[in-house]
Amino acid sequence: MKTEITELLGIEYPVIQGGMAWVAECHLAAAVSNAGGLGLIAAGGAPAEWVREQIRETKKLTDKPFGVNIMLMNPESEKVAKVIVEEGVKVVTTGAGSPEKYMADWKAAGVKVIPVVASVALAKRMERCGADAVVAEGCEAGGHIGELTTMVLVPQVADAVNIPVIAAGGIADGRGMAAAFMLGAKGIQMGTVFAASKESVIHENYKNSILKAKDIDSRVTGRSTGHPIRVLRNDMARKYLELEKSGAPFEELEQLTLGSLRKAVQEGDTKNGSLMAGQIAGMIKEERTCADIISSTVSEAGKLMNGVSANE
Ligand code: TUI
Repeated sequence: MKTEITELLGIEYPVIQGGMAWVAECHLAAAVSNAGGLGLIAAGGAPAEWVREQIRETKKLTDKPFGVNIMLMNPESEKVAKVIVEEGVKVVTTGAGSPEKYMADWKAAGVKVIPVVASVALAKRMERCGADAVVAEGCEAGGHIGELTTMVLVPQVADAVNIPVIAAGGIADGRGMAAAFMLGAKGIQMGTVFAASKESVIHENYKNSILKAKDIDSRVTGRSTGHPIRVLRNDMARKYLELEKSGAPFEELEQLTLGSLRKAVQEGDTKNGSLMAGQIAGMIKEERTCADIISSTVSEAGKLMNGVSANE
């Protein structure tokens, strides 16, 4: 399946993996890249030297293109931005902010830059400062989210910019991929389904929480603090939402989330950990290989899209 995204990135299928903090490490990134998509290492809140090691490990596991995702709220971002150039990473995606101040250095080093955006305004700004593509991520996605759904965000971003748009948020199969293409996307980003894949190294309790989740099990914490985060409901989310409702101070709420994602991913604490996952978790029922996820998604989307053109 050839699109502007496969051409831009030198990959087989226009499928990129979400940059999930602590989840997206070298094994997952390599598995997605080896399956013909674009795997990503997520810098998340980790130190820059951890990112460097992960890049080196990924290079041992795949000879295909892969990228790094930078979470711009991380105080280490500046150092991670340098590591990306030093290690010769080919693609960077960014989240939770604007990467403008790093753009010139990355472009000079030949890095393809794909910011994740949640609004038309940021998408336009990113195009102006030299982004090669954007990921338009709707609020069905897990983790840090914006206000708009994928259904309304993707076509508006596609109309507003001339660079290719990758759709994200709520996609985990060929139906979602075909729908994204109908909205004007040239590629898709999937996160939650890869977090629950065979190659994902997250704690089995976390994986099982995704596999067991129902359609209505998703919650958004932190709307009042300006840092909305989509998670699966558990004791942690319930406590957080109660505190938020009672007007608890920002510091108390931040304290509750601090390190809680790592607790879920690495220790499997599904009660007090932050189980970041998208709303599509309810549709993910089994642990599959990344190759199986990508090939079935692409072939199902291909059939659906052929059906559309045949009917025209
Ligand atoms: O970044 C994400 N998703 C994430 S990052 C993350 S790590 C984290 N851990 C604990 C607390 C907070 C974060 C977990 N999930 N997605 C991309 C994304 N970016 N979604 C929304 C945005 C966004 C929002 C506002 C990007 C830019 C923005 O405004 C920037 C500006 O300057 O206008």
